[in-house]
Amino acid sequence: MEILIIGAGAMGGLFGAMLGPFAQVRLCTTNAEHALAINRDGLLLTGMDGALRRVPVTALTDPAQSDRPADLILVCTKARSTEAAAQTARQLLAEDGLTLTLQNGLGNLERIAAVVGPARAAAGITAQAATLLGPGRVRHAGVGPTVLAAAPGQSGQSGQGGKIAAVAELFNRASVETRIAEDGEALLWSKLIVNVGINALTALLRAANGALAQVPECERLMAQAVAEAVAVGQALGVNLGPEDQLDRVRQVCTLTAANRSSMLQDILRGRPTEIDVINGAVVAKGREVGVAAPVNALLTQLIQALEATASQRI
Ligand code: KPL
Repeated sequence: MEILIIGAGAMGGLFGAMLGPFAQVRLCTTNAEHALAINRDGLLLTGMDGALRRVPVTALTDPAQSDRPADLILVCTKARSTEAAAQTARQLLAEDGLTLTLQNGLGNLERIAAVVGPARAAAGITAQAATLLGPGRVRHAGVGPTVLAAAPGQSGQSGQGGKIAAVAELFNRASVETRIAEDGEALLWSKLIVNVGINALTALLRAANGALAQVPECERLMAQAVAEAVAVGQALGVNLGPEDQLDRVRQVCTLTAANRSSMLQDILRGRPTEIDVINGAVVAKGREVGVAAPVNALLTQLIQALEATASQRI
């Protein structure tokens, strides 16, 4: 299978390194130094066991450098780059190919589907964790399930189910434990709720994920943010199932206790965060259905203020 990964950060790099021995993998990145190191030395992956593996893959800094279409495009960029990634996917995706978003937040799937066509867009979430160590170097920081689903309304259409099954089969062969879910919208909301509970709070508190489940003062705030997101999701008719959502978020905190959330990493690097598509999206969707989300609104404003004062930190 010809795979193109757009966004070669920690997650794109991890998927590139894991899939590399099982498919033809190319990574598309705007980071020239990273691309140079990958093309020279391959991706250097430090596995969960500490062993170092070199995986020969190719990196492109410009989609125009591509000489062949991709059967599968994985979008692993930040949400602010989704539009650009979708345009690249439109250029480089095979006619019968599939674009799979593994991004955080709401709205990515819709934006990709609008550009490549709904029949060629699918949803994914992953609990794998990775850290970018430097140009061409990635560390596998945590193992967890990956779940794929057809875009809403597409499961029985255009052979999308068969393509998703083939992708899941390849991922499993490459030791990326993967299953398929029926409801793409519910899948994306399940991940959104985790990010709503964890990302902004860890970024504000400068704490690893585990602190939120261990410290009652933190857990109370997490519970309020999660409860609002659940209320908004339910008002929109998202089928969140019988599982207690706060318990699920607590479990993720425990399983990824030592992790720095992606939003904390963005704040520490002085980069813009994905707050608008996470807690900000809960507020915006809540407004559409008349459900107030004041805790998420406050978290959104606090993160926006943190971003805006990055150069004034004491
Ligand atoms: O997706 C994540 C993120 O950091 O963006 C979690 C699941 C919270 C892991 O850190």
